[in-house]
Amino acid sequence: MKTAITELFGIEHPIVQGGMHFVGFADLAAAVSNAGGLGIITGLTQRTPELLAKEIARCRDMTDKPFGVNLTFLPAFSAPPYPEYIAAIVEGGVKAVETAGRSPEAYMPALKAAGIKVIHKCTSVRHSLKAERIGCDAVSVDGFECGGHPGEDDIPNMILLPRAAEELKIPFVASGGMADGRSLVAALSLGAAGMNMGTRFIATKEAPVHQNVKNALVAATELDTRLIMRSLRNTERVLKNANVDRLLEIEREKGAKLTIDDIHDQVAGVYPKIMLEGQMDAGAWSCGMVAGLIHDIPSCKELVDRIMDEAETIIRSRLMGFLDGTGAARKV
Ligand code: FMN
Repeated sequence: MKTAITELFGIEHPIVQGGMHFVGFADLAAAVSNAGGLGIITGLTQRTPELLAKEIARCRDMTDKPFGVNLTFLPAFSAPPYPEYIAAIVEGGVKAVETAGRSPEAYMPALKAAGIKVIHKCTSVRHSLKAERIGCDAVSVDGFECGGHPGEDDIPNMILLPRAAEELKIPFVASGGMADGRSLVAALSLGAAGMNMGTRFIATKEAPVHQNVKNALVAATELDTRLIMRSLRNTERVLKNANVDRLLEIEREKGAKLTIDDIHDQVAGVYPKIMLEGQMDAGAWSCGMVAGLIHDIPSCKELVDRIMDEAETIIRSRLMGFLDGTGAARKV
């Protein structure tokens, strides 16, 4: 399948693996890229630019296919040394960067000078248009269903994607709630040129996280995510657990007076405990509603091949069947 996204990134299938804190290590990025998608190393999971340079080198040892790095721009008070992280990306010869969080505008000249393709993750049409204006090559349009930070507009992909298609000139991938061939065909129908998956890629053989995390995703249903930090305007969709219940209780008690310090124990430094040690109640961790569509733990190649096969069958058989009349007999 060729789309604007496969051509932009030089990949075989229009499937991107979104940056994920303490999940997006070289092992997962290389596995996704070897499967024909675009694997992405999560830049800030590496504590220093030097460690990111090593992680990029490790990924290059595992794949000769294109892969990218995610740079999440955090609020200014906790800014990591972004220019040094970008230097590590440029020197590592990486040609794709997924930016997220605040606008990457200040860093666009450095990224573009190095010939890097930039895909910015946005949860609204207005932010997508800004990304286009500042020279991003593509957008990852992240609907309300998504794991992580869905923004504050609460627009699901059924509306957000066609709205993005109405306004954008640059290509975009659909992000949030994507799991299988049905998701890919739906995303293409709604105007996207591919899809980005986060949560689905955690439940794969190569994702370097504790088995408890993968099992939790298989066990979870679409009803099991919660939105936290709404009153801080830093909304995050997470998988419910005992500590998330406690966090929501604190949010209810404090109301509009809530500060990040009140929920420090539930959110600060919990990712290594969950992802690496498998302490599933240690705190809040991002997870999409798509958990309800995750029923197994395949390899990345099995997953990507299955998605592409399923997408082709849906297009050639199911959809064409409706046009040529043979689809009328289908019950589903
Ligand atoms: N997005 C980022 O830009 N930076 C991150 O550090 C980041 N960490 C994430 C950690 C986890 C565990 C998950 C599930 C998502 C994270 N995301 C992050 C968001 C994903 O890149 C992606 O946009 C999102 O998962 C898409 O929704 P889905 O989970 O429904 O596929």
